[in-house]
Amino acid sequence: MSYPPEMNELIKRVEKTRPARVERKKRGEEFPSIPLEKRGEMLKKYHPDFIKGNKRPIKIGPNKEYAISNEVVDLLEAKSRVDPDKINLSTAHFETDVLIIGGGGAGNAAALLARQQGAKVLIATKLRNGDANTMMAEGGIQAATKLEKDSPYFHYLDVMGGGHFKNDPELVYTLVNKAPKVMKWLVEDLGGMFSKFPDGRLKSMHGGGTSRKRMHYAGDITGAEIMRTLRDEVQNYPDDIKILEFSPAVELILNEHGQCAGAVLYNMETEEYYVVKAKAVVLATGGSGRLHIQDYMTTNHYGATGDGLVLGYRAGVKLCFLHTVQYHPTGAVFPEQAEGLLITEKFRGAGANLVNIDGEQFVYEREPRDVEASGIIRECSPEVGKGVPTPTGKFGVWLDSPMIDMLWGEGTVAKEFPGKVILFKRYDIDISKEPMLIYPTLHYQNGGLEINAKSETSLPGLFVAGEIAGGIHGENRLMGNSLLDVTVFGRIAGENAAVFAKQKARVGRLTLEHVKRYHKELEEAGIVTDRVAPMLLPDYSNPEVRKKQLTSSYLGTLR
Ligand code: MEZ
Repeated sequence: MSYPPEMNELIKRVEKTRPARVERKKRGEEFPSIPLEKRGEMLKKYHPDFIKGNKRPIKIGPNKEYAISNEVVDLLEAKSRVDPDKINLSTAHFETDVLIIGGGGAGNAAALLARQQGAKVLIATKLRNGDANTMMAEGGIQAATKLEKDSPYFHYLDVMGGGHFKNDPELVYTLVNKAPKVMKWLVEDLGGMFSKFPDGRLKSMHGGGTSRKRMHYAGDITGAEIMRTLRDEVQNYPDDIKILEFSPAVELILNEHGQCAGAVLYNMETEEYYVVKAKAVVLATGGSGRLHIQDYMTTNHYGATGDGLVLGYRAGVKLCFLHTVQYHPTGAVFPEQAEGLLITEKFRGAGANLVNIDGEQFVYEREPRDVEASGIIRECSPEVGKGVPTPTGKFGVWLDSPMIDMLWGEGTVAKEFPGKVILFKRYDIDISKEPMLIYPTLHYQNGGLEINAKSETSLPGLFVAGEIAGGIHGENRLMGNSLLDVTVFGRIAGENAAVFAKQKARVGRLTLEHVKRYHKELEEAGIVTDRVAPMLLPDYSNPEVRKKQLTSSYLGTLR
């Protein structure tokens, strides 16, 4: 399949304006950025977070009255998958020093650092180790490694600006200051294969909202390379780090001293429940794109169903920043088999314009993500009416990737974007010659469970890292700070969990009393429901759910 004739006709309009746009770029002339004082207005009018009726206040738990997406509230106002009276906590199926729930970047980084502290570690993961949003990330990881032009100071200001200055300053301080060391760990100590200049220096470029070129990358498969690096290292220590796959956690277990002391796991193959007893727990379950908030398609991996939010909240940990959700500006919207899949921001970092049905640029291509996504939604709105229709009745705008070869030389697209070249080649589309049709796609859970800079939560013995944590990115994350955050806070969580296991964990009777209390709260709030949570997997057997993402019928296109 290539573009159908009617879309090829429209592409001619893009081709017509392309040479002039490339010339402008070469002269260093950029499309004007949306003035700061106008951004709020734009977000309020077009960003999905501001659509009325799509949020409601939670009726129970530590954040009672906090209004967040209906899809997340549905999860929080649901019963446990287990009857707490029927789980036998007196015999543990597994015992470990540190239990890590989640097999993504944060979980694997945590495992390595916990082991370094002498802890025995068990990673329990819902799918296979590495099936995570880390694996799906493409464009890069930010770190101020080039100190002649950059410093953690500028990185700090960018992160705060992107997050509307609402971020937790301590968390941002930790993120940006640990970043250069984390890059060195990934590249020099663990052998991560990043894109480099012939003299060995790391390549870097701009992302949306960055004031310096500090985005390091491995082609357009940076997340996959970071995940490979961490997972390979974990596999070097089979005696110290055990891995249980297809075993998601369905509840945290506390002990009589009020410490987190393990979890109930569900074996997806045998459908049995396992009790794991641990001296400390790291929750690193990732994001929630598969909730398809507001019916949006998503870039997220199949298991991203917000499980950790449910587990932590039931155990009394507060939520923060969940009132904002990140829609990545550029998700594939054609062909339909690729719907929702991430088209990395690195294309825009390399100079590709976003253009409408008439081939006109309508937004500066490196705005912070919420502003950029709003610009695209506005262009496709009935009010402006400049979106490009797809054969399935959706709308998108063009991401003009052929500009990149014209700007940087023939072969640049093939070299810098091998993942996307291969994906589109399957549909007979050559993205070095033809643009891609894109629309915003649900990408990132900006908020999550409250932590401090040690990755500690209000529940002693429970540490949280990665996308499930809130506060680092405020109300909007900038590109490349997620791969950084999973590594920085994964390491911190693993290290501190191991120290807790050694120094603070107390022996005591295990309990699921908090789950019983939660059920009682549900009842007292008059919530009568059959819903159970965590969801574990999206139910694409339900046609209502399936229509939210066509890729769900074409699992072969998912990594
Ligand atoms: O940080 C991200 O979300 C990221 C690297 C995405 C991308 O556009 O490639």
